[in-house]
Amino acid sequence: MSAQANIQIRHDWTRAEVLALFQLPFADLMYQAQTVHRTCFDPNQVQVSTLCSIKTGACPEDCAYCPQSARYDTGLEREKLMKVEKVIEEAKAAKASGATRFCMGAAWRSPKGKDMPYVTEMVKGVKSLGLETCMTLGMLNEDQAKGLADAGLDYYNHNLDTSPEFYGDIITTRTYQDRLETLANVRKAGMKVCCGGIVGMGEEESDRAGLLIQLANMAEHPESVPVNMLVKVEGTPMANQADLDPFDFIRTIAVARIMMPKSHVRLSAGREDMNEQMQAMAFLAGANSIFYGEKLLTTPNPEASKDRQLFTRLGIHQESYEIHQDEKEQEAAVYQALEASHNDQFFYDAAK
Ligand code: SAM
Ligand code: DTB
Ligand code: SF4
Repeated sequence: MSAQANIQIRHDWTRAEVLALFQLPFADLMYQAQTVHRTCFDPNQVQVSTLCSIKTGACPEDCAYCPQSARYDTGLEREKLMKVEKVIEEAKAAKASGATRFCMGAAWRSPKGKDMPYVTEMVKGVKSLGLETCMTLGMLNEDQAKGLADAGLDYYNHNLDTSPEFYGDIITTRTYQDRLETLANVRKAGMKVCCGGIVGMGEEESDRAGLLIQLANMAEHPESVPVNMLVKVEGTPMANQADLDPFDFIRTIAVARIMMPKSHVRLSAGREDMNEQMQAMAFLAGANSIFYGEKLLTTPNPEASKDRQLFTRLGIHQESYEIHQDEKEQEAAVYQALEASHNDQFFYDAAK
């Protein structure tokens, strides 16, 4: 296969190819990921999103990693749906501290009919502040997805979490197929998709490959791909999970970058347990988005001032809302770079 074919926006990744990427020598994998990253993005620019838990705890689902499941005693206090005014206050504060996207999360299996008017008001209010909007509310049917899209919601986050094979070890109350259907409803309604997963849950490398294959072989790549490192929360079945080798985490970011060249890959949950060097390595591997602000949904995240310092030390600037590179321009740039390179040794050949 030619080098040119290897860097196309592909939707036909095979397991053998992806495993071969994971098994590359680290330096070769990083080089390949950086080559793709620099072709599609400014490598010194990172998008920042702030999370807000609009409805906390008492979730009926059994996701083994999650502090918000009602099935585990994690000491979390359940909270009712936040008032629209309070959400808008939080969004203003996020904007003032530099975020460009505001992600609202609810510990629901799926929103109920009575919730929809409130969440659509939240979307409208946050959007009117000049922020991009994202929500993660669990499963959506077609009508709910359309309602959110009509309210102006830009992104919907719904993660596949892991490979289809490992999924049943983590969640039993909703199926992989349920998740794929929600994602299809989100696309059909015309919203951008934010979809990724969690690593460090005791999965094998082949599961990390399996997750990325699911994402990259979608008819359209998710615009945003959060790669979460498990936050081990006392009381959940995953509390004592063994640490993931940090290089395996970085490899996952790098392979995601290669497989989904134009997507924003987000260095997501787990940064509290990463030192600055590891985070810098994630950016080198192609991560170009983070969650910004002291709290994720219910667990801590690095202080915003620390992130700002890290950005300054690394010469990273924040992506502004308007300056997403036009998609067509990006694709042209990918092909142009390939024409110029013609260097097969930059890219592995899975057939070898
Ligand atoms: N309830 C909705 C749902 O699950 O679709 C939305 C909120 S849920 C908390 C959003 C995502 O957060 C999950 O799909 C999972 O990927 C991530 N997440 C939750 N707990 C986590 C943890 N302890 N460590 C890392 N990621 C976590
Ligand atoms: C995503 O992939 N990660 C975020 C967001 N989407 C909603 C959530 C991380 C949650 C970590 C555990 C917590 O703070 O409750
Ligand atoms: Fe509920 Fe979402 Fe947590 Fe699963 S991940 S228990 S659905 S809040």
